[in-house]
Parts: sequence; structure tokens; C-alpha cells
Amino acid sequence: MLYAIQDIMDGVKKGDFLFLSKAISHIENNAAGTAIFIAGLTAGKVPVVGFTGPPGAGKSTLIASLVGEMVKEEKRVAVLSVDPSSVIHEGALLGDRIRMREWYLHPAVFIRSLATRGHLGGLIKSIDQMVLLLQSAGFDYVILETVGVGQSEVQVAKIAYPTVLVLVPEAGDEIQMMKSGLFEVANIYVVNKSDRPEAEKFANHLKQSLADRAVDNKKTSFVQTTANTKEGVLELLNVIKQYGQSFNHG
Ligand SMILES: Nc1nc2c(ncn2[C@@H]2O[C@H](COP(=O)(O)OP(=O)(O)OP(=O)(O)O)[C@@H](O)[C@H]2O)c(=O)[nH]1
Ligand SMILES: [Mg+2]
Repeated sequence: MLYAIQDIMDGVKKGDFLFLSKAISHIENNAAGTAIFIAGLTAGKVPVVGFTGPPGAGKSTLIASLVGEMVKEEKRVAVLSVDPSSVIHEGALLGDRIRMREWYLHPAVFIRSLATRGHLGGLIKSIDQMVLLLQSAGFDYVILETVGVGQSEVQVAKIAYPTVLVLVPEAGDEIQMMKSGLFEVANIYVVNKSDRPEAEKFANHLKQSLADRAVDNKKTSFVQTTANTKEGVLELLNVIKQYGQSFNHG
């Protein structure tokens, strides 16, 4: 069914999920009238929490647990997942659909996944517009998940504040991440999968590298989590809130 831009705008302002989905598709397809539509949005000061890090680090599981804590506090949450490799399945990524299963039908939680087929760089403007859209729709938090360790992820991370870098106790990816600059843009460093035996050693190592790299009094935080058992997740939310207070999205 076709809707007029005005209908979509009214629906978005009311936080209607159907119209939000339509608006996101509009932006995704860069449909006629998108620029006018975007210009008409009034974004609130809604924190955009970015989650990034290597594939399989547990970002989606962590987000699902975090959403649980937010919903407990009666907040409305939007989650936008950007995956450069996966194939879309009925408007959502199959893996995420499983991970976020408990939230797909929740009235306070809006979830949308975008498959980028390897062209994340070209999507930055659209992602920025989608975030603006979600900030105009009465949510308390917007969560942005990106997979990977490249320059494009750094650009996406810059849309968000705070940015959470999710790492796991496995060597290898940190080196790549340091090169890409993700290490510099992150505000909160999470060691997930802390149930693993090597977790403590990895966490200490990471804390040391962070201390070594500390520059310009930039505030950074460190949290250890086990996403699937929710351990450390409430602490993560409390840390995120500290950044929210100084939120200033330009
Ligand atoms: N042992 C353990 N497994 C976890 C933890 N967090 C997530 N996992 C598992 O790790 C796997 C990957 O989790 P996802 O949440 O899909 O990771 P992701 O970072 O979102 O993955 P991509 O989006 O594909 O990059 C799943 O099988 C999770 O159940 C954790 O804290 N401990
Ligand atoms: Mg994921």
C-alpha cells in the first residue's frame, strides 16, 4: 500500500512502528521526497548508543540483554543493526531475529536490520538519516549495531555517543581494530564472554593498553559482561547513562 509523505510523518511523530518502517524503507531506497521528509523531522536529544566490534563478539546478545534492562525501566528503545555481509530475510537478519527474539513483538521496542552487501561506506548518509528519524519518534534510546573493524565502522561509530566497543577474550582482532581507528573512537570498552577462562587475562591486558593510550583527558570506561547470562549488563547501562548526561549530538 502507498502512503503519502504527510501520513508517514504524522505516524512517525506518534511513534507508530508501521510508519517508522515505511520511513526507513523510504530512506533506504532514497525515494522521492526523502530530503523534504528528513528536513521536516524534529529530533529530540535522544542518546544514540553505538555497538561495534568483530563478528560474533556478542553484540546482538548484549543489546538484547541491555534492552531488557531498559524496558524494565519503562523506556522505549529503537535498535538499528547494520550488517555488511548478511542477507536480509523478511526485513530482518536471520541471526539477529533469533538473538533479539524476545523483543520483536514488544510494543516498546522497535528493531530494524539493514543488509549492506559490502557497501557500508555508501550507506553512511542513510544511516545518519535513519538515526535522526528514530530520534524524532519518541524513543528514550536509539541503539546502533555495526559489525566489523574497518574505516566505515569508524564513520558509523561517530554517529553514535557513546560508542561501545565489544571485544572478546581472543587475540587477533585488537590489532586490526587499532589500525582502523575504532579504538580511538570508542568511549566504552566491553570485554564480553567473561565466562571464558582467558577473560581475566584479556581484560587486564586491555585495561593496560587503554591506560597506555590515554590521551586528552578523553573519558573512557571499561565493563566486563557475560551477555547471555546478563552479568554486567546493568552496570553497562549505568555507564551508558553517565555519557547520556553529557550527550551533545551535532
Ligand atoms: N559463552 C558466551 N557466549 C556468548 C556470550 N555472548 C554471546 N555469546 C554467543 O556468541 C555467539 C555470537 O553472538 P551474537 O550476539 O550473534 O554476536 P554478534 O557480535 O552480534 O555477531 P554478528 O552480528 O554476527 O557480528 C552466539 O552464539 C551467542 O550465544 C557470552 O557472554 N558468553
Ligand atoms: Mg549481531
